[in-house]
Amino acid sequence: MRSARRLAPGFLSLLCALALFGCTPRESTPPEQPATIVVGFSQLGSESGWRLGNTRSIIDAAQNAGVELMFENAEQKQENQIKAIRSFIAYQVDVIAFPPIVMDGWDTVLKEARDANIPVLLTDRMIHTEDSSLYAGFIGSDFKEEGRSAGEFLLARTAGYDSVRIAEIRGTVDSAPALQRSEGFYEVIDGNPKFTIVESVSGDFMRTKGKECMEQILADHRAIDVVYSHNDSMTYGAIEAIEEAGLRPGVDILIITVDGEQMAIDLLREGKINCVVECTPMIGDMIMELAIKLAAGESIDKYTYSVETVFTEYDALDGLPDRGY
Ligand code: GZL
Repeated sequence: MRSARRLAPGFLSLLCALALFGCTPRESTPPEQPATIVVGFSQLGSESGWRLGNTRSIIDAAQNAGVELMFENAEQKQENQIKAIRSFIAYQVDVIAFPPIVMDGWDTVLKEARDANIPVLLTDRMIHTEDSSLYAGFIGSDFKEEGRSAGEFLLARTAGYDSVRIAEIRGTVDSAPALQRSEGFYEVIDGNPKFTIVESVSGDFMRTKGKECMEQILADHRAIDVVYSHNDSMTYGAIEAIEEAGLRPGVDILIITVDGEQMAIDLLREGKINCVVECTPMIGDMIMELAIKLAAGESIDKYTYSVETVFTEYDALDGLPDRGY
């Protein structure tokens, strides 16, 4: 599926360097056989059960679609994602796809991809840029809507409360899900005098840091009514800290979490979580469908959003299918 690409001068020198030191662009496919599409994917890390499910979904989808996947794990570092994208450019993949770990700092490397005529598909997380031509499309969740769903559950669940003291455990600083899950949540509760955010700290979407955050929150504040945690992994850590403090999660302190991992649904059934806002990681098939279109030179929708739901303590949870992550 490779058409001759116009390589910017900078790329020619980079390719020469690569040829001298090893990595050389892929061979063109003989015309008599259909070319295999090559997708370069830079996964941001392995920080949560959600991320592991997302990785499985992408790898399985590539295999099922007959797509050759160049998969790199950036281990939570933006510089590693940028390095991976540059190696995909040098290899002249057909499509680059990746979840940007943070929203800023992508224009330079995405301009290099555009100069190499390689379409970029943003997955899971969005970026800040003045130039939307730097990416062909986005596929993922509406994080602001997830935040609104969390706020709307809180409104209903605390209707009988005179005052509600909230602790927020946010995701990775400057990441789209952290910024937008806060934005949507605050949109719902702002202006209502009974709600007070007594603490808002980042647990970086990790279980260990979620527990540390909760320990500090309990040490600093006499009483907390609700924890709004931006992902299930941090919620598991927060629940550990709450129970170690002799309190009952879901009863003494209401718990609202995002992702929808199987373990979170199990804790919802046990009454230790009150609301699970779904954020599906299972977007691998859609990613491959869009990548194949891009490789064929077709245009795609600029934004494709997952359809998601909310699970609460009021729902009948017995018949739910396994979450798969
Ligand atoms: C959301 C995704 C977030 C999850 C976390 O789409 O980017 O990153 O909510 C994961 O579990 O770490």
